[in-house]
Amino acid sequence: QHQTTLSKIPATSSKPIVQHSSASASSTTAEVMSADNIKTEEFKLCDAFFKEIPPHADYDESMARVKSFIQNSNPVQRFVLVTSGGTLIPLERLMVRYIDNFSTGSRGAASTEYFLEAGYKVIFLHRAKSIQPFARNIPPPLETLEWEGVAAWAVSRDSAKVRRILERYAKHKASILYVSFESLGDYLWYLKGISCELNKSIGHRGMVYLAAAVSDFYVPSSEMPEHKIQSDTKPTINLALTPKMIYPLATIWAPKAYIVSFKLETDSEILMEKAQKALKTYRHNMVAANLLTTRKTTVTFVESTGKVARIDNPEETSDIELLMIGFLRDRHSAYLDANS
Ligand code: 9Z3
Repeated sequence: QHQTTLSKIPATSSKPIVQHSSASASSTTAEVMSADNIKTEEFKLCDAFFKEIPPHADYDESMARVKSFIQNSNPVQRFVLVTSGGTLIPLERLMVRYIDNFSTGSRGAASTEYFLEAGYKVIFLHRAKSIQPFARNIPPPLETLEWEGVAAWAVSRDSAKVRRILERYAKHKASILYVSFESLGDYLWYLKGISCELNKSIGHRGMVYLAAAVSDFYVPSSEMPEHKIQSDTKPTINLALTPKMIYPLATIWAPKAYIVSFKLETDSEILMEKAQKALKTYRHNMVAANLLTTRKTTVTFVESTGKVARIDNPEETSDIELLMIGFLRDRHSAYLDANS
């Protein structure tokens, strides 16, 4: 039984509250073997997906930016790929309509700021027009202006809060690279390309932090009409299952990186079981389990070692991501020590 609970520090206390209890993510041989059969099948499905869905027209240009961002870094510099926001599913080739999900990008944007504060360089792979680091705390409509414009406004208004945000942004802006996506296909191509690049150049100093809400379903190319679906007959939309990419990510694309996935559920009864199942199936390093309704106040980390750490931030006076990233930075340090 080993569970650690980190809680937001109360004003009167000098330390986080730490409790211990239990969980296990270890697997039986039969479970591993049956999971391995599933994985062989998943590899084929992943390959078929990339053959079927082409990358975004900007893919090569974005990957050139990623390579130059990573290259020539100092030999102790840590990097993290943060994925953020929801993936959309086009219903037509000349897309008028699409299926989307709830994700705002708040988790990824806030986490990016704390990774920067923790000394990481960040590749921020985000849904276009989702919540952005730093800008997220500047009141609208200003967050839509260019940064230089916001700076001018902040100086003229002498807003202490905006000034502080801008100072933090100025300090970190050379350490963040923005890559945007909209569709599921764009997202998965970038996930593969960027994680391979991280693995090659950064090795164990790289982390992949999968906060994006990735659609479990998509319309296969063979089923997708060219033109806008007409409303004269009732449409039937056949969705295919999105292949699970975490296993190729953890074993082929970026086996050296420290990989953290998120498990989102709406039913608290199944959350921990699903998180542990994900670790057994995909063999990556950590699952952050969260519920849709409480995601800003409670996140439970389940590690491949079986350790469980629950992070609580009930007051929401600061971001829960501050505690989450502190915890992950320490786990990544332990991983680096174990692999040095
Ligand atoms: C998360 O669970 C994120 O924490 C949220 C953040 C999407 C809930 P917001 O963007 O929300 O701040 O509004 N992300 C992962 C969701 C996901 O698609 N997980 C997959 C699953 O649950 C596995 S990778 O099966």
